[in-house]
Amino acid sequence: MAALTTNQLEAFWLPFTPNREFKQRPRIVTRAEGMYYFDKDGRKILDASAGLWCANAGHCRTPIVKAIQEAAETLDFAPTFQFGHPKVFEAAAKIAALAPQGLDHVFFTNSGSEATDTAVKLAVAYHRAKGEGTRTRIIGRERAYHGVGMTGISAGGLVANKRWFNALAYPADHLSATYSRQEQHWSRGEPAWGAHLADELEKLVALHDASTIAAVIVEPVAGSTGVLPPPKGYLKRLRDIATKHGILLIFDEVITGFGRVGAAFAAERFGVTPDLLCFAKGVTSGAVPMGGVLVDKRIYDQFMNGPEHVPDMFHGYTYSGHPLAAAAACATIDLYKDENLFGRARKLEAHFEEAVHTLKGKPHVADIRNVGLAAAIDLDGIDSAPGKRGFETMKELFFKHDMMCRVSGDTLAFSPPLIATESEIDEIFGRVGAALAA
Ligand code: PXG
Repeated sequence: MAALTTNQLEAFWLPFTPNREFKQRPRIVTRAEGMYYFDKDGRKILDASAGLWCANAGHCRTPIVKAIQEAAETLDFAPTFQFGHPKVFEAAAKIAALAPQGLDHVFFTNSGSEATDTAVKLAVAYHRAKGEGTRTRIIGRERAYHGVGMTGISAGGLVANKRWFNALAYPADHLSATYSRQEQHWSRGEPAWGAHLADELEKLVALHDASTIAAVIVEPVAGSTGVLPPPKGYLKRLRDIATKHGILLIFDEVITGFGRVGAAFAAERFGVTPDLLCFAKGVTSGAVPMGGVLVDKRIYDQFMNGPEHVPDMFHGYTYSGHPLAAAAACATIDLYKDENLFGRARKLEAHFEEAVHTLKGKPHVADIRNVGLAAAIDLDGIDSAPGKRGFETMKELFFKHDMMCRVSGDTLAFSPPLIATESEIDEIFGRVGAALAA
């Protein structure tokens, strides 16, 4: 493969990337297989992040590739407004079958951002359809990432994503983040401290009145911000308070869905069922863009009372349930089942946990957290340049230790494909140790 020209490099504005730095020494991969990326020179790069938390089945898996090829040849596109095609129904049924009871219906989108936007719109519309049209406010949480749509930005809690766009914000308020280094230092799995933070929802109800609140949205495990597992009992408490006040509970499982926490969904792992559940990424193992919202039966049914010739929901995307994505989803879910990848992740969790915590005491390591096959390492920042140590470590890992991982500020995040072996897991954290020593 020829090297990229300067023109080509300049033409693409990379998202969430310092572009000038990137274009001086691009990090470009050209091929992927299983646990590895390869660059144009054949350098083999261990994927410690499943791409962007999505390739849960590993890369370029044959059954998924074949399904996409076949779909592309048979039915390139078919509308899902007023028409349909078999695979989209099949995919919806497979996804609903994986979900907790009650979450029986699937509204498809093309991304996680569209999924959270859709969930919020469905929540607001549901209340209105029930005659509670004043319920429009969304409660999110500090440090949350719900994608980059305006409701996701508004409910989200990452200041860098919010500050430039604040004038466009959708009405939202926020719970506190569930992380306290003092109380949770070096915790493994769900921290013991912090369930009481769910009670802040009661305070926000007292402040705004329940009649103005449509939904509370949380990531069961906050991902992007650096893997914050829920404190023991926290999600259950949030569920109870939301139910008490008629507020819908939305789980954003864009990262936690499809095996990342050793179950189909975090809802199953933690035994708490939301009213709406957002998914994306792992639904196709990242092979074709797809997202969606699992919807509780009573919410769906609320919209099934209007005239039969009028759409029951004025929302949707041209590519909702695109044939290639639907085919990829079906094949991916079959593969997860055939190889018991969710069970495999659950079994690997103990080994993964041990491996990441061996880095305690290494240079610059300030804290470590993990749940399922997700972990984060907080590094001590450099006072004058927050994020620089994390960024430099990510580059060191890529160029010198042949490994891709995620960085957010001074936090490194790890979420390998669920097909990882124990020795590949050891390899991941061995390489991190070596990079930190450098
Ligand atoms: N919700 C959650 C919980 C996410 O993690 C989105 C929504 C938005 O999904 P889309 O498909 O619109 O990007 C996400 C996306 C990272 C990282 O490394 C995380 C995401 C995306 C890119 C990088 O932390 N999460």
